[in-house]
Amino acid sequence: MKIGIVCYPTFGGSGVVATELGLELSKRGHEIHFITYNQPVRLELLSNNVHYHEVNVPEYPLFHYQPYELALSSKLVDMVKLHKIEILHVHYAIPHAYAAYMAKKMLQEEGIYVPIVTTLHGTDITLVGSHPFYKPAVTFSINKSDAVTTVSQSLKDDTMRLFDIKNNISVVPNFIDLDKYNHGFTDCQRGMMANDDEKIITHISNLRPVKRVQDVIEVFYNIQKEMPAKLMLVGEGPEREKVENHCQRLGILEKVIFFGRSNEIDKILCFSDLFLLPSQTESFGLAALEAMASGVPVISSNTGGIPEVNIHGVSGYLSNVGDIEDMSKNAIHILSNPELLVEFKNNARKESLNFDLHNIVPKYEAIYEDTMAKCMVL
Ligand code: GMT
Repeated sequence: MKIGIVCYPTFGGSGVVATELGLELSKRGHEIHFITYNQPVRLELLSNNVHYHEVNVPEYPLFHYQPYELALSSKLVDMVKLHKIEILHVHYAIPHAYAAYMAKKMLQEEGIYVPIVTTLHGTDITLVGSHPFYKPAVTFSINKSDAVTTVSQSLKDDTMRLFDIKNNISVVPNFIDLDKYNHGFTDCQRGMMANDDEKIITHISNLRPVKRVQDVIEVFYNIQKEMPAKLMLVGEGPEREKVENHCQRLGILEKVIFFGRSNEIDKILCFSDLFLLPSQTESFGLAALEAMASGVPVISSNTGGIPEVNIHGVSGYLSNVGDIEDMSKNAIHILSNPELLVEFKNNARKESLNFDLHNIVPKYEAIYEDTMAKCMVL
């Protein structure tokens, strides 16, 4: 199939999922066209089967806001025609599903039919999409998609609760390339990061308020009171400065390593003992899955789709949002018992196998085939 993929090219989970999906589909013989405003961060290798088309939005003094969705829908029209793209898969509803619908309508005028698959990822539904300013357009574009998927059952439930949805929604969980995280824990160069007796705690996110990074700091503060420990903070975002100030106030700044945006997530997770994800809301928690695939147990909140990934008492522990005391207690419990830590590490890796990309990507292929067949009949 010739598949157009629209996503955010940044470090967010939806862009990562879209990129990894495109790359795997290309290995399975499909021709993939990424259409977005920057080359996706994990898209290092373009090939015969993987193409990238940049959406440019020329600046004009009249525009207070640059009309990105207009430029995107025009680019989609051009690329579908030029490369004979057969299906568009858009990740994150805003504004991608809306722009894709506009492109589809324009193409229809020329007798070209291209179906749209929309994958909802989380904040496009729970935080931003349900805001009254966006809700009518988001509802419309979900209902006008030829197929809709969510990355967890919890996100499907939220979508049905928050919007007036007429479509069927399929749940296709996020996935992971387990080979990438199968480093065998031998070549981790852990010694470069911490002393042998220090536990390494990790948090990876885009440091937005929804991630509750201040809770990460508080939990780490409690851990390091009980045992030698270091905190690895990976990612950039609006909370960064506040987080640094918080660490300084608590007197733990020298125990916290800020990695910024990193493409070496697998290496960082390789030497981690515990992963913290105390988010306010999280449709899936791809970062937690990446940690688990590296054999790192997860201490998280029990919100949204996280319980579908992190299994309480098996791959880690779940607590109510904001319950720093409970998270600290659970973290210290796992970290202070070496045998238990090994057991949780093994369990985490085992649970991650449920999300093996080789099992999940065919679900998307089946959705594309069904959608194209359904649309051909219409
Ligand atoms: O909001 C973010 O954290 C970024 C966002 C995205 O669109 O990149 O992440 C969402 O999609 C990820 C991939 O499906 C999920 O793993 C995250 O849980 C989800 N984030 C939230 O729901 C807050």
